[in-house]
Amino acid sequence: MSESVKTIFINGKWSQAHGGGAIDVLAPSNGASIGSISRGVAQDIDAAVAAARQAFEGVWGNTAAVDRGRLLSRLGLKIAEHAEELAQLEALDTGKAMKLARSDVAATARYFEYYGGAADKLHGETIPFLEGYQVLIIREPRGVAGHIIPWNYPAQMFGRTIAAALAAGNTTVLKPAEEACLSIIRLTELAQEVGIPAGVLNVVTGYGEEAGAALSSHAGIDFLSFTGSPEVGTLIQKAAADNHVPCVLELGGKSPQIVFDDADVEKALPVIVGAIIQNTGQTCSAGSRVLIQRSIYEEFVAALAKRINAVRVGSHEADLDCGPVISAVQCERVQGFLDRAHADGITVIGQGKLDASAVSSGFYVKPTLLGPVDETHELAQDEVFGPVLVAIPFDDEEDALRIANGTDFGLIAGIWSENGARQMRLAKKLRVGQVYINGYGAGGGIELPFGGFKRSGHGREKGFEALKEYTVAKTIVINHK
Ligand code: TXE
Repeated sequence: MSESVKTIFINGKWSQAHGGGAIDVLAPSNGASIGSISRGVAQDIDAAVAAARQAFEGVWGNTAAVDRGRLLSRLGLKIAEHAEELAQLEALDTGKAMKLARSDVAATARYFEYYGGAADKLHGETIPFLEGYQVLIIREPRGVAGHIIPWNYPAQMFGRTIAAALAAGNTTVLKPAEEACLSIIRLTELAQEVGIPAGVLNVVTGYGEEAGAALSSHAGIDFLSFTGSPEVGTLIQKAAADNHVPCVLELGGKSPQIVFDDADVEKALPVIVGAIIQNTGQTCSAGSRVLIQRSIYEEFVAALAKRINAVRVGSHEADLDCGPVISAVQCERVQGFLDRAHADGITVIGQGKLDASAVSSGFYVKPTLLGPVDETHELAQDEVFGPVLVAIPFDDEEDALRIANGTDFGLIAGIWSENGARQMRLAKKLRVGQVYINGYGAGGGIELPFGGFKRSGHGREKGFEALKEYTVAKTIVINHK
């Protein structure tokens, strides 16, 4: 491990952590060390926030929206030029298959393209008021935005959160996840190359309890965007509340796919499997519960098992369907759920047992379909964050809705039915931020507002909604009598 590694980027310069600490980075595919990152601490966060403040009050605040947009669009093009290199880095660091890493990097470039184009289209409003008055509502950036993001989609999260914040005119301090952030370091270099001014984007690598906690409790930030676990989300919101800092929290889910007896089964099956094995189930919007109408339960589950059993697991280089999970800790966490399910007598319908000879090292779990699972069991309630799908039978529409809404989460949902009236009835009653009808889009759709209800968090990322989050309305009242 290199003690002098320089992965902290403040005010346009790379530096090592205050105190010189470093964190070893492991490849999930084989557990080997692939480098190290600086272990940033509170002093680094202080310096990053100060740089972001200066840039907000200076260079970025004085940059016209059209020019901010041009810089972001340029970064999008630059990312596309470096797509293969970035995808390889992302796959190595996270263990995800190359094809997924490639689509993640394409999405990252697209975020900068989308928000680059949107920067000068954030229009204000006028409001009819008293005679002799003109009222203008303008949208102003919040100021210095803090961003704390996880390891499951590092590059995409960088695009999602940084592009939107910068387009809206904020400056940023980013604390990526300690488990995987090599692509973010490279993306930051590219941002520097295209001319994003010093202080506008600052990155402090390090542990959550150190650099992350210092950022979320910092009195110098104006806004906080967090994606991660509900437990840490609670800590973050409390810390931000002490300084009256508003935040967007995106905290994962237990998203249902609801299959009615009139569903197009052949269309549904591959999508349902894809939505749980994508990124080895480590996706906040993974479709981790499949609710199946009792009249087709046995038949549907058998067809699902066939497909789950065909899923191929292997290293990122093998580029199969499912890679390893991110770390030994995550591996044990997933395995713990499966062991407890076994102890509770829940039937494994597809795969489930790790074939030790297939993978000699690395953090692997097999995709697993279990059922029928009682809707109150932890497997049907808690986010496993692994390729574990639970099958739950239901009787009718009302029953399906009750089960679908019956967790503490509310992120996204899928409805599989050919009945248009039912689709709409359910779509309106599901307490989730996104509903897919006869399809499912875990993580997709840069243009589509995304976020949760309940323990899945609040606020919206993606699309134009994110630009609203990263701005505040200011009312200007002109008396022209
Ligand atoms: O998340 P953490 P972890 C869920 C998923 C997973 C579980 C644990 O169920 O199994 O969370 O993953 C930073 N103050 N999701 O432990 O800890 C941390 O450094 C400030 C769902 O990795 O929440 C990282 O940058 N920051 C999810 C980020 O928070 C802190 C994605 C997320 O880490 C901190 C990831 C603290 N005290 C996990 N502690 C999703 N919604 O997609 C940690 N961090």
